[in-house]
Order: sequence, then structure tokens, then C-alpha cells
Amino acid sequence: MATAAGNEPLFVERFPDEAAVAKANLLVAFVALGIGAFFGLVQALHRTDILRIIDSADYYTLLTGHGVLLAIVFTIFGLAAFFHWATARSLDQPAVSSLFSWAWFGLMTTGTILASVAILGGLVPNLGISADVLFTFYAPLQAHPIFYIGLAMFIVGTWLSGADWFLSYRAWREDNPDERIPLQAFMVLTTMIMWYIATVGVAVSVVFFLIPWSLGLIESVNPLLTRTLFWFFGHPIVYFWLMPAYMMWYTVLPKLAGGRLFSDPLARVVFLLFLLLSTPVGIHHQYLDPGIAEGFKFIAMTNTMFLLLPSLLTAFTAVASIEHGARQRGGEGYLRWLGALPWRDPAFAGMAFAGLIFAAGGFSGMINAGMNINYLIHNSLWVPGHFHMTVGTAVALTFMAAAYWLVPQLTGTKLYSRPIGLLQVVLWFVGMVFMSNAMHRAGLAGIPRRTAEPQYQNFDFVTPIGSIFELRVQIAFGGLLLFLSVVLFLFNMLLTAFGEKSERPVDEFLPAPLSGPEGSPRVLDNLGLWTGIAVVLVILAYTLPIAGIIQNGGGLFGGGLPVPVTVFPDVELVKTVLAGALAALAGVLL
Ligand code: HAS
Ligand code: CU
Repeated sequence: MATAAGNEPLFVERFPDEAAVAKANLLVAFVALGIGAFFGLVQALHRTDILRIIDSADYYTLLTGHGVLLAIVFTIFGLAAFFHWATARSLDQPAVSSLFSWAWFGLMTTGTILASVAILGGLVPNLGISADVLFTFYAPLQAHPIFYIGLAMFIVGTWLSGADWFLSYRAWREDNPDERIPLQAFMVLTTMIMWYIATVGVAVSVVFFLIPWSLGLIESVNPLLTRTLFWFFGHPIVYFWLMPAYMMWYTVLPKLAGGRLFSDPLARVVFLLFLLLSTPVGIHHQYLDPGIAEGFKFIAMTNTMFLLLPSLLTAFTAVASIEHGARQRGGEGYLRWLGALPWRDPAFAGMAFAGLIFAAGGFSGMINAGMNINYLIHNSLWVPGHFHMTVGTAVALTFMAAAYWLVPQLTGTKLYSRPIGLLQVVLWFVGMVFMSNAMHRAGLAGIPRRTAEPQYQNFDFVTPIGSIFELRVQIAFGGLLLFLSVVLFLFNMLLTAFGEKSERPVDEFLPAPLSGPEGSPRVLDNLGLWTGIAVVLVILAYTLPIAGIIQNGGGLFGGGLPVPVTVFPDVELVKTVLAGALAALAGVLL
């Protein structure tokens, strides 16, 4: 992973084409961030009844825009930028064809524009185009076909981006037959394999059901089937957002802290665990769905608890690496070393704040994952509280913090202002503490999510401590700080991009880990084996629930049958599927 310290030319000088593609991806990501954050502010003020500048009917259009632009566009274009940079950097070679790189970027961008037009069309009543389906776009809510077609193009674009990085890897492998896969490239490849498996669910749902249904070619869909296919993809997508952030925590954060990564093999194990366990858990979003047998939900819960492991390992490694950095900088004592960290560097401080908030967001995730406690918080404001700490901070704040270090490498210009950067990450941290904490508490009081009018006639929500008004003010105030933080970030990035060229705008050098890959088993790098096991786990977790949903829910296309509340899967079917899956597993392992 190490590059020579000192006089190496800048990334943009070594790989001008890759830097250009990464910059273009960041540009789309940041435009989406600006618009999405503005919608977020309008919503926060609206639903807390503090300032209402839109009609409640338009709330859902903005909410869809907010979710799609931030959770899908900002995150995934950000990922593409980081991965394109990391692949070229860690393999130390350019992409195989820059035309191909621009092709996937073009496809993703065109898809994004189509989906955005469909969503924003909802604000123009006479246009006849709308997509008020929220970022979880399953039936029975229906969008204009342009929305689904845009999404399909976007997803195919991400598949091609992965192909680009795999082609680079193949070219590298030909020249380096015996080398271990460089760590960043390993992280890119395992993340993309997970993504290929996960997107099968959404591709089937969009291409076979949602597009034909929105075009009027088929009359109905089986809503539980489209929900299940969505969540098949909807859980792993959260790790698709998280894994590039983890890549920065593992490979860049230790250096920013003044030290080195604690263990390279442990990082590989973490990414493999995500590949294996991210997909067979999607049903934990459906604990309250009728039509899925309780036993399958129980299996999803058990798998989810195993899935905590890679993040708990990450918490250990990240903190150990940071502590090592602090001690290199002269830090001492049990906790006093914390003061020796470079808190004035916005890239370090932003990533550290992101990690701290994620510790709390991960904890609320554990609560979500418990089948019984989930009933208490499902569909309440608790869930947006959870995901603003995870995707909205662990990922978003890490991406912004990383940009302070990465963008100067791509542009060759110095960061415009470190103090503004620092203020920005602090504002995000404080704003998120207010907003997410209040959202969690509001959820416990029973306040629902996804509604412009959370107040009910003749019904008063009560909180054990504090008041509902105080919660509303905290949510609105936190939302305002977050919006200001985004404005500062975009301002800083814009002025950096147009700033003066500098010979050494940032120290790009990434030191080698304390414990390198040499001593670890080579099987960790056997991507084919891990892919095979991941596929078998998916077959085991999903075949029976999906067969049951089709069998008991009126077939592939639904058709008006009521969804039964209790479902007993067909015993013969269970036997056949288990036998098939075990045979496949044996095939992979032997
Ligand atoms: Fe989640 C719902 C369970 C993680 C995102 N989640 C959501 C939704 C989103 C989302 C968007 O089981 C809502 C979807 C919708 O619209 O309906 N989630 C979990 C669990 C985890 C988890 C068990 N979620 C995430 C991540 C997300 C994300 C990551 C985005 C990136 N989630 C659920 C469940 C639901 C759910 C249910 C459905 C709820 C319902 O009923 O609808 C785990 O992966 C969490 C593990 C994390 C940890 C934390 C480890 C701590 C670390 C910090 C290290 C510290 C550092 C700082 C680096 C165990 C790694 C050091 C600094 C110094 C200064 C020293
Ligand atoms: Cu999930």
C-alpha cells in the first residue's frame, strides 16, 4: 500500500485521466448533496411545523428527492470517485480504457438525470410525470416509467464501473502473478462483488415487474414480492455506502492520525465478512410484513447479529490505529493520548466525528435488528434517526472529510480554507447530535416517519422526559445546522477547485500497515471461493421465503389475493431447496 514518501509526483500528474473521471463523479455527487440537503431542510421545518413553505402534498416529492439524491446519487457517485482513485493508486496503473470509464460515468449520469426529472416533475402538476415513491421504490406506490428506466441505467452504469476496476485488476495480475492484492484494490473488488449479488434483486424487480407495470403492460404486481426483492438489495446497499467510508478509515485515517493501520489481514477479513453476510439479512426490514413466516424472520435476525462482527472489528482496528498515531505524536496515558490527535485537521476531525456518531448509530441498528424490539420502533421517527447517524454521518461526513484530503490530489490546488473545513465538520457533528437524538426519542414516543402531518387529530404524543415541542425544535435546529454545514462544504470545495495550482497541495503518502498481509493465509485473496459461498448463503436465506411469497401471494404478478398473515412453507419444497443448496455448497468448497 505504501508509495514512496517525499518527491513522488501528485496523483493528478501520474494519472490525469483517472483524476478527471474521479472529479467528474465528485461533481455530480456534490450537486446532488446541495439539492438534497436543501430539500432536507425544507422537510425538517415542515414536519416540525416550524416553517411551512410547501404544500403538504408536495412533501412526498421532496422526500423522494431528498432520499434518492442523498442516499443513492451522492453516496454512489462518491463511491465511484473514491474507488476509481483507489484502484489506480493501489495498483499503480491507469484504467484499461478511459473511454470506458467515461462511458459508465455517462450512463450513470444520464440515468440520474432521468430519475431526477421524473421526481421533480411531481412539483409541476400539469406535466403528468411524477415519482413520489420514496427512495424505497417498491409497489404499491407507482412512479412514471422514466423513473424506473433512469434507475435501471444508473445501476447498469455501476455494474460497468465495477467491470472497469476488475479489468484494471486483471491487467495488474498478469504482471504480478504472485503478489497479494493491494489492500485498497481488495476492498474495491470485494465491495463490487457484494454489489453485483445485491443488485440482482432490484434488477429483477425493476425490469420484470415495475417497468412493465408502470407502462401498463401488466395489470398488477405481487407487492410483497417487489418489497422483498427491494430489501434483498436494500440492506446490502447500506454497506455499499459504508464500505468506501471504511476504506478511508482503514487506509487514510491512520495516516491522518499520525500513525499506521494496525492490521491489514484484519481489514481483509472485515471486507470478506461483509461480502458473505450483507445479503442474507434483508428480511430484517420486513419483520412486520405479513406473508413471511416468522421462522425466516428469525433466521434474518440471527444473520444480522453475525453481521455486527465486521463493524465491531472495525471499531477495534480504527481506534487502535488512531491510538497508535496519537502515541507517535507524543500522546500518553490511558485516555490523554486523545488530546495529541490532529483535531485541527478537518479531514481527521471529520472522520473521527463520523466514527464516534457511528458508534451510536450502530447501537440503534442493533435495536432495530431485534425482532421483538423492532415492533416498538418500526415506521417511527426512530428509523430516520438511525440512518442519519449511519449513512447520514458515518458515510456522508467521512466522504466530506476525505474530500478535504483527496480533492487537492485530484485538482493540484490547495484546500481553500482549513478553518472553514473544521467549522463545517463540527457543525455537522453538533447538528446531527441534536437532530438524530431527538428523532430517536420522538420515535419512542410513537411519532411516525414518512409523513408531512405527524400530528393526529385528538391524539397527543407523550414523552417520558422533555416535551414534544422541545423535540420538534431540536430536529429543526439540527437540520438547520446540517444545511449550513453543507453550504460551507460546497463553498470550500468550489473555491478549492478554482484555486491556484500548488506543487505539493497535500501529503499523499500512505504508510504501510503495522502488520502487513505477508503472514496471513492466501485463501483470503481467493475471490472466487468467497463469491461462491456468498451466493450459496443467499440461496439458503431467500429461496424459501420467495417461493412462499409467490405461492401464497397470488403468483408472480399478484392478482388480488389477500396476503395471508401466517404462512407455512411447503415441506417438500423445503427439502428440495435445502438439498440443492447443500449440494451447491459442497461444490464450492470441494
Ligand atoms: Fe441500518 C434500517 C439494522 C447499519 C442504514 N438502516 C436502516 C435504514 C437505513 C439504514 C437507510 O435490523 C432505513 C431503511 C428504510 O428507509 O426503511 N443497520 C442495522 C444494523 C446495522 C446497521 C444491525 N444501517 C446501517 C448502516 C447504514 C444503515 C451502516 C448506512 C450506511 N437498519 C437495521 C434494521 C433496520 C435498519 C433492522 C430496519 C428498521 C425498520 O424497522 O424499518 C449494523 O451494521 C451496525 C453495526 C455498527 C456498529 C458500530 C461500530 C462502531 C464503529 C465506530 C468506530 C469509531 C471510530 C472513531 C472510527 C456495531 C465502527 C474513533 C475516534 C476516536 C477519536 C478514537
Ligand atoms: Cu438493513
